[in-house]
Amino acid sequence: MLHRRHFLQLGSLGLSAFSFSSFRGTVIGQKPLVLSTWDAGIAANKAAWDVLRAGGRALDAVEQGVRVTEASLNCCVGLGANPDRDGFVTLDACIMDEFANCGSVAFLERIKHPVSVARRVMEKTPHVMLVGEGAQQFAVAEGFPLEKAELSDDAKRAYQNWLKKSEYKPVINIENSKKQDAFVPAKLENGEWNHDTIGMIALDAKGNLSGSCTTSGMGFKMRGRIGDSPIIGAGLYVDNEVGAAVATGQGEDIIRICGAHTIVELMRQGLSPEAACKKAMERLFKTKGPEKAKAIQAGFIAIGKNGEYGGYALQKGFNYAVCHADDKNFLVDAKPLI
Ligand code: SD4
Repeated sequence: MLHRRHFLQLGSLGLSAFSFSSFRGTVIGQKPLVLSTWDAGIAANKAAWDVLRAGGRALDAVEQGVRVTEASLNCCVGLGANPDRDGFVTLDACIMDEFANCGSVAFLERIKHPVSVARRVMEKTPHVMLVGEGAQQFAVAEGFPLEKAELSDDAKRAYQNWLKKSEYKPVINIENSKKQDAFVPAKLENGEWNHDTIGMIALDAKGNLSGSCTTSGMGFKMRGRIGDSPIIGAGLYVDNEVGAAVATGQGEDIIRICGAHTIVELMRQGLSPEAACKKAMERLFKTKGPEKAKAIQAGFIAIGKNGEYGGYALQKGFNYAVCHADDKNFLVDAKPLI
């Protein structure tokens, strides 16, 4: 409930900032606004911001934003990412708009931009999810090029190392790891640090919300494994009356608590985005149990309809990028539960 609201016009593009007090106390909201997970969110936010600052739709912003990560070389998103345990890169993505339209692809191979295929599923089919071969057939029919079935050099190296050990366990915060290890190359060939599954949520100048999420999932996962990222309600959820939330980390545990949907419902009950993310994380922790929870990582971020935002992590090390002006695109360290 808003008691007081000031609008400060920032120009002809419809950009605005507003402050208001609610029953939770004073909060500052920005509009437009875009948030995305991990360090890679900075570059992705830039592309999303180009759409938002021009008065564009949040849906276009979240698609254009994460395409940047999909096209880059990194451990965990797009065709350059680490493969499954059989040596194939399989991609998951979804997208959701302000009308509760949503689309998703999972176990998709040899397609560079799964998020855009997810959008086509949303816009051109009567369905929400397409998986595997069917998703690939649809993508090709829609004009998406079928890329070569080959691993990036980094992924090849990481896979060879993994094969030597044949281990399969999640590694906490591999996305931001600055250490060399057998599972994930610490640096890319262009000198940048590895990054992660990207989830993005945005509020546009008109006050509409949308979100997207795209990943190669867990490196060296079982063939056919699908995480939370393409699952509407788990990896991503948007309710234009309330807010939007997106998740990263151990997909199995995020699915178990319907992570993103849980956060949005908690915001509907009046919790701030950060408090909602924290409460959902507490549920994940409880479901997992204290001992097992120590071995995994999860991160949530959320935006309220009013432009308030926040995030929460299971463990230390999760950060997210926030952009609300040309010169305001910065990383925030999420508070950890453990
Ligand atoms: C998954 N949630 O497939 C994704 C992976 C991820 O940080 O976000 N890793 O489970």
